[in-house]
Amino acid sequence: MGTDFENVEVTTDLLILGGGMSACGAAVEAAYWAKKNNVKVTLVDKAAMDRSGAVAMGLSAINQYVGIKDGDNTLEDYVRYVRQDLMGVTREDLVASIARHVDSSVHLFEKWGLPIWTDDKGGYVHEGRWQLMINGESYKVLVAEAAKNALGIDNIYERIFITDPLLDGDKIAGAVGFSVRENKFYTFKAKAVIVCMGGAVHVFRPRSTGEGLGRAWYPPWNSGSSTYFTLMAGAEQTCQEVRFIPVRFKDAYGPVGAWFLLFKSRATNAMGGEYMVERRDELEKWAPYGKTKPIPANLRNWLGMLDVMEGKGPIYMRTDEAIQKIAAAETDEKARKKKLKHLENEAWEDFLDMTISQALLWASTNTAPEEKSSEIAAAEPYFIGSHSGASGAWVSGPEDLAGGTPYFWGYTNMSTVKGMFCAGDASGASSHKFSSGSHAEGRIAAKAAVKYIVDNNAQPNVEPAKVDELKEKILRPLQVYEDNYKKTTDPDINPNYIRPKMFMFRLQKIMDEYAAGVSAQFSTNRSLLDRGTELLTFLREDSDKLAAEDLHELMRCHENIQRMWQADVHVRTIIFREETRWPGYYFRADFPTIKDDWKCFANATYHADKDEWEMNKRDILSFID
Ligand code: SFD
Ligand code: AMP
Repeated sequence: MGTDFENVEVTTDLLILGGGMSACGAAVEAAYWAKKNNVKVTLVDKAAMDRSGAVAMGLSAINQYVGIKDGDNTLEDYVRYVRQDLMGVTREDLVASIARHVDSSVHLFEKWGLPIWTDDKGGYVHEGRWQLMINGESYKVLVAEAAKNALGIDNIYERIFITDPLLDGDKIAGAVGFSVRENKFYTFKAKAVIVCMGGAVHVFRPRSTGEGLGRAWYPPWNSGSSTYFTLMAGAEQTCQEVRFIPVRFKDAYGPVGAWFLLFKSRATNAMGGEYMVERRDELEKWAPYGKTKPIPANLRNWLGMLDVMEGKGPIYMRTDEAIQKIAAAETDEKARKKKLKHLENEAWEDFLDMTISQALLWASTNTAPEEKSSEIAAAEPYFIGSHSGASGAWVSGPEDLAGGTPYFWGYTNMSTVKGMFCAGDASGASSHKFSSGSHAEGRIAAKAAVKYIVDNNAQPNVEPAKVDELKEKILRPLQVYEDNYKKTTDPDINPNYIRPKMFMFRLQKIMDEYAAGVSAQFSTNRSLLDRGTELLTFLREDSDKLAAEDLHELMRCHENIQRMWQADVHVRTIIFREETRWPGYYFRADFPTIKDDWKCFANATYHADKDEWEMNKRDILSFID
């Protein structure tokens, strides 16, 4: 493989890290403001933008559409919905900031060619109150196309894996990374950076291990790069305890939203009982949340988990019942048959648009959804602040909503590090933005970042010695392998190094058993968490011994280092918050109730110079009744 790397240096004004939904939004908006202000914009993605990030396979719905101009809902309605779903812990200013711009992102998608389902009257077909049905197999391709056209291909670097930030004092100064195809080490120098590198998966042991390794709900290629990058830059983090556990069709992770909302399906246990009905009294313990509809996602999970813990599994999505019920509403037999066929098509398309493997699993297990129910189950935990989780960096709100409060420090979506902006999964406490809201948030961040550049138009200083130090550290796994692989007959077994896959298994085992993973029934306590922290410390020591045979494995090494840091901040924040606020995501057995004095944000900052953590409570400010 060789460890000689060519140095490539790119100097730009605005650097967008990532090429997913929020990065594509940032690209389109930045291109517009850049032209007006003579600003150079550069985008870097670890993969190919056409199919990178969570939307790679496509999606079957746009989950955030507020419909403000259509008169469907108000901004306040959306903020209340998110606040309730996150058990009271949300940045209302950020949620409102995204909600007031999201519809225009959706209209752009439609203009760019995304087929959104329409009804007989030409209106959008809603999956639920906020969700629109789409034919979304090519969703990412066309969103990426618009971004690429806006920026110009010369300003886009694909297949470059970003690792660490570059800083000039308290300001961001760029980023470093390496090509995953050729021996090239990249230094990007910039006046402002927008972090859009998604969330994290495979931090916890997945339900599918050897037999289906890599199969998870969240895309295996998002590895906590946003959290790692912003942590290393010294940015304050928020809601890093708020993981997301989606309930999904078991083993292939097909989505449930269309079934629950569009097809109005029930979920029942092995005895035929409906946990959402039979366990309604449990919701009293978590009041006032769960008192109004929709019941928060974590509480819906929790009621199902209680059934499973009592031995009442499996839990079934009653697809057969739901389809037959809708078809039965047709008056004559011909219409009923036609409707049935139509519903069957919709059911399969829901999976083929975004989780193809679920359709394959149905086919390979002879499952006809109109005839047979399918198992659903709570997945392993993921970090996806744009969905029903909330993890990410603590960012400034917009001036008109947050000005004069501690939520505003100059530029919308700027983190606590000057010039470093975050969007999508990278920015925290603004859940339920999904694909469309992430795109809108990217646009918001880009406009603010260009303004920041206009106001702070000097190129920050980058110390060459720092770049050399990072280069040595980042490429070290190649050297470790080179120096040692001949010392044993099997390159997998060697006392001098650890390969990234084994390192990942070790991390996942720690998180699964100590930090409330699947095998611990999503439950933990202080003693378990302390032991987990101790084991993570040993893991961190061994990360110096990671070995990479080639560039692909080098990327795997860094993905797993990022996962380890994501795990670390998660465990520390769970320890800090001494209550259970999101049962169904995780349960603190030593603090089993929700507490008023924890109705606040739990924030964490890593001080790299001292190798120390700082934990803070931050107030929740409410802007809406
Ligand atoms: O319903 C580096 N989401 C859904 N949203 C919807 O609107 N509708 C749906 O139908 C959705 N469904 C869904 C969803 C997510 C997933 C995983 C599934 C199903 C299976 C949520 C959205 O997808 C999500 O909110 C957005 O995609 C978030 O956008 P963003 O930009 O925060 O993340 P990204 O799109 O994953 O992009 C990340 C980018 O970063 C790159 N990257 N680049 C350089 N260096 C590194 N080290 C990097 N690490 C990552 C990636 O390549 C990518 O370009 S439903 O089932 O829930
Ligand atoms: P999912 O397919 O589970 O990601 O859901 C898609 C959208 O529907 C998201 O906005 C979810 O929060 C929402 N959703 C899913 N199931 C339900 C439910 N039972 N009640 C209310 N909202 C739901």
